[in-house]
Amino acid sequence: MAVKHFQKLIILVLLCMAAAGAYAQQRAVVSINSGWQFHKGDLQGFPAIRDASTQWEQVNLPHTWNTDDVADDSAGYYRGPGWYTKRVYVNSSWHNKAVYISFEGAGQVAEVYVNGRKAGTHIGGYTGFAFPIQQYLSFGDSAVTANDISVWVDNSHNEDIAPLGADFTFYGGIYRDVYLVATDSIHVNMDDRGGPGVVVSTPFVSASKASVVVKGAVTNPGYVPKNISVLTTIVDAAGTLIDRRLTAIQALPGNTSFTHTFETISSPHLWTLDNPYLYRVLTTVIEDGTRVIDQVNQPLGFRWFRFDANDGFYLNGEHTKLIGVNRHQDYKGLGNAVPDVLHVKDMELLKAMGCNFVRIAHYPQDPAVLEACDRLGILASVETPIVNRITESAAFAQNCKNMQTEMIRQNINHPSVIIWAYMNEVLLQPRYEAASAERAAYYDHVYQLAKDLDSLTRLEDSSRYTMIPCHGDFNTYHNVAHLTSVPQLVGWNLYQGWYGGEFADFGKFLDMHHRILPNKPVLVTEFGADADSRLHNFSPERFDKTAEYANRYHQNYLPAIQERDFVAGAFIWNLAEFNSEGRAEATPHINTKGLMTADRIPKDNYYYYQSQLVKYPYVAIGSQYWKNRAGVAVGDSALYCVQPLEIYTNQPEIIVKHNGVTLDTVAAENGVAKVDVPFVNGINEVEAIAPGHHDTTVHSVANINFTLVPADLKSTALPFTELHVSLGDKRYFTDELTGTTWLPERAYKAGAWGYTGGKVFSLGKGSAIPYGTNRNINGTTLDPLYQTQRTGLDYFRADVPDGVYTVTLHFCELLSNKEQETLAYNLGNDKGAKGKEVVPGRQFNVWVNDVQALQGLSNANMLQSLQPFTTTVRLEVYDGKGIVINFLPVKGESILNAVDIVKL
Ligand code: GCB
Ligand code: CA
Repeated sequence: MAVKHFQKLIILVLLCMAAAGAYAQQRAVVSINSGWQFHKGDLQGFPAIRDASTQWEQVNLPHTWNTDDVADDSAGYYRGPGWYTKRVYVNSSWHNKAVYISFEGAGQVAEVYVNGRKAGTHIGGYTGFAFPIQQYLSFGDSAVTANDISVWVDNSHNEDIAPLGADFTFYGGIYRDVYLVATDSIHVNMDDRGGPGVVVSTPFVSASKASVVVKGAVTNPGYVPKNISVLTTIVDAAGTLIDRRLTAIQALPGNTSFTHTFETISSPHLWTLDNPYLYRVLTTVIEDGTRVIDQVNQPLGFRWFRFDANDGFYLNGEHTKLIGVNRHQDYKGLGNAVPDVLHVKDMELLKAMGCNFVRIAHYPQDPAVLEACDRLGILASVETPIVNRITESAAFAQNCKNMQTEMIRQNINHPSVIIWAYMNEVLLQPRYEAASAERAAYYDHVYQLAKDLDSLTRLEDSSRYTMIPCHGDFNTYHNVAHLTSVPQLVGWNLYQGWYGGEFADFGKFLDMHHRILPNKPVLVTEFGADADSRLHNFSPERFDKTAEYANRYHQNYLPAIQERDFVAGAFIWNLAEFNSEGRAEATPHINTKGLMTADRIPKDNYYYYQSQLVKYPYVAIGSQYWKNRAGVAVGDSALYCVQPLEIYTNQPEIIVKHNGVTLDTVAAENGVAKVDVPFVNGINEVEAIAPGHHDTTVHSVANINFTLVPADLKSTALPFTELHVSLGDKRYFTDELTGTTWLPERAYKAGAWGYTGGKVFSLGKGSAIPYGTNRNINGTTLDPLYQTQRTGLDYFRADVPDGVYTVTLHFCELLSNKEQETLAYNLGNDKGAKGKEVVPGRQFNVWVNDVQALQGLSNANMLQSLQPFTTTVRLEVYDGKGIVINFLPVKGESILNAVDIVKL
């Protein structure tokens, strides 16, 4: 048959098939997530692993073995091997097909066995891999054809595998989906480093026309060359055929490559942020002229972009400021074993916030993430997990290169991806003594690895930009290690006004970059501040972990970013709170810089950014999640407590109503309207209204339950009910579970309450936190309550009316002989406080009125380092004496961390 005629025939047949929507022989991709058996630890002598005495736990994938131990009080988490095994019955019609097992990811080394035979090994916890297993399988659904698939996974620390150390948790397990893939023995390349085997590129795109090049390879596992055809079809979002190319090729044993070029696609429907229009590219392998034997389906988006050192970023010729977030892949209670639906939800939350960018940091994530970016119109960077330091070994370098290659091959067709990155803050924890010859050689080594990764990346894909995200030590990156010269884009992770310095230093740093490196486009790859939603302070201080400090931080940063055109983009650290097992402070094991909690409850800055980024009229009351508040009444004839509220809006002014009555009309400055609310005892409904025309009026409502403490505790106008105070603390601390708010401490005044004597516990000058300790308190989640204390106090008094009360005293020895572990994320000046503590051996008695509540409380008995100790005394107050808690030291100083006084 003449080639021409042959082609026509195929096209005819395929057109009929397309019309019928029947792409008959696409490959089977079937998940095998259910019903695995898991054993934590190693097993002797595979395949002896089915030994009857072995303990197996029934699990489904995605699964990690670290969900619980990353949140408990003992330091560290399991880092070692684990076994997974599963019985699989394989469709008998697959016996003459090519069958692969495909993992989206496993942390961090995996060996896969099928019926006792090793199918392959993969190194690296964040990229996918596929192994051919056809030759090891039995086919059919009877007992004799059952297949055992066993996977050894190991997340041990390995000096040759990145990441070596970082501010996140290196979970172990098969924590992403696993599939069996069956296709014809002649198929589109499945051995392309976990990639789709087809690379779709758009060498030229404009509004009027675009070109497309599709490259790939067909695999023929046999010994005999085979004549086949490869058809590339471009269809639009509706599935309508746009163009196609057909090539007859002789598939030689092994791989035979093909290239299809589409010189002109006229008037392409562009992929934009508002309308992320997706075409699809179908690669079809055809046998005998008409029989479809394999098909791969890839996304195609037409967009062009460029970075400019002066003007920032352009998408499709339009100046676009990239405002986005960083994203980790874990979720509250699930570790990193997160189902696709939650990955997608994160991208939806990001889009709804008005962001246009996600830095997928610090490692490639689930395929569902970039698929969602393509669909939703979010631009993205992806990077390999080389963090904080490197190892100067050939194996380390090779593993890094493999990860980089896998990342690119697996994600190259996503129109959302515009940046390939590598090496996050790689000079944060350099090896060797400062200024030594070894240190200099180490920097050379880092430089060389960066060069290698950069050229590898540009060779793999010249259409994206390369980037290194650096920490704020400009001199070392630029002058010492010369890393700023390597990538096309330089990213800076900047925390001025958080780990040190002031907000204004942020803009100064960026201006310095622009002055010294006027030709290097710059992005703020990270910025953020921790906020524990339970902590509040209306006069916040750096590192106090309150919502209010983080609010000030972001309200200072966003204008500084917007005002500088040369800053191409800035990405908030982080979309959500994430696990970092080694962290301490208010929320041990959690990095709370997220705009949302770890279960995705928006915090103030989610709303703040949303108000500044969305294009529709917007208003949201800040700290809506803070439902149970408390404070002291202004006076007996003024039964309210004035506390400020922030309202986030893109409208010029806001009308505020309080319990149905108009309170004030406040102007918004830089997107924030501030109002003082006179909270009354009980329910307070606050409504913020941004007046507009007709249906453009928007409003936000918060319902706040306020516990008003009378100014004069013997008030008859507002009878006393309860008082909770956190000593040595300037913050409000709320436990929403019990609805309790502890007030910041104050000095005693007659008629009211407070301490006399003593001072605020502080670790002193070297410490990043303004007061209290940053250590994990064991056996409680109310860490901040125990982390602060007043030492050497004489009394705590409350001039409450007569009646029956419970008085609860909370203590915790904050000094510990145990050395503080070095924190992986230490960007600050936290070193001064390290290793200097000595438990003082204190001993004291406590009397509550005439009841001796505690005798000889000391470090030798109940007062153990970093363990809460609580006692409750029930007593009657009579003769108007109020409550006097008297601290009588026997040795050293008395302490008190918190007190609760409740009238029964
Ligand atoms: C950084 C790191 C990131 C940390 C973050 C922080 O610069 O790149 O991994 O989590 O700071 O919160 O300290
Ligand atoms: Ca997945």
